[in-house]
Amino acid sequence: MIDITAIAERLDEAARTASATPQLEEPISLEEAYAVQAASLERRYARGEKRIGIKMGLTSRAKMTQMGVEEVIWGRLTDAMLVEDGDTIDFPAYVHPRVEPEIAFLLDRPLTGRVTPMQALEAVAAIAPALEIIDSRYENFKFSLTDVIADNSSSSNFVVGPWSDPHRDFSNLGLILRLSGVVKQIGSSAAILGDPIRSLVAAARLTSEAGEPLQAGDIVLAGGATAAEALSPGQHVQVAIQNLGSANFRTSEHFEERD
Ligand code: 0L1
Ligand code: MG
Repeated sequence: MIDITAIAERLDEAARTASATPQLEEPISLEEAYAVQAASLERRYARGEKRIGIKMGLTSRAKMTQMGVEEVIWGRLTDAMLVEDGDTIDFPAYVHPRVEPEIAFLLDRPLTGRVTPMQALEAVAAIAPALEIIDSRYENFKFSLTDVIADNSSSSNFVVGPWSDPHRDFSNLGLILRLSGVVKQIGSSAAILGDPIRSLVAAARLTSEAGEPLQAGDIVLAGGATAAEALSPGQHVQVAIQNLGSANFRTSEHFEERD
């Protein structure tokens, strides 16, 4: 029997104090991994954070192949994880942060169980360009699939750009990720499961299976559209997405040496 509470505390503390923790000693099941994630989020809620949505992960073929999996994963987002568009993040508050370009959905009605892409779209009030800052709490980014799920799917912070009317074709929008003006990634929203709406369909199914279905007002991050880029102090980070505009943030200049 694994100690879900103890692992949740360990991962939550690693995130809270930005200190890396070794990969879990014992393999755990998918069910146990999501139970650890839920327990670690309970600790955040107890500190006053509010759940405001979810993130989808491993939604690109490249990431699935990298992890040797066929199923997407998900994690919870809280209000404390949301960084205002254009704000500066405190670099020492992370273990080894990376950024990836995403699309965000804002829901205006609940979305439960197995839905069609059309039904998923009907629940979307707006879409926006977004950036996810992922920060695995495991030393040297070494983890298994269940380790990463337990670690809230590496979720750390996210930035959402201007919201737009979702009644447009967003299945194949060109996008560019720039770090301090230098183009680092070029891609398309189609890299997110072939069409980002499929990620929302999967989100509805997975969260319902977990007994925590999507609600009106939820933000859903659809998943990385390109490989993630490592962050450094003193950077300006921008994603620009065709027809949707851009989302931006800066990393602080300050850097602390870690063991
Ligand atoms: O957002 C994601 O695709 C989850 C990433 C999990 C693995 C990682 O931290 O790179
Ligand atoms: Mg992501």
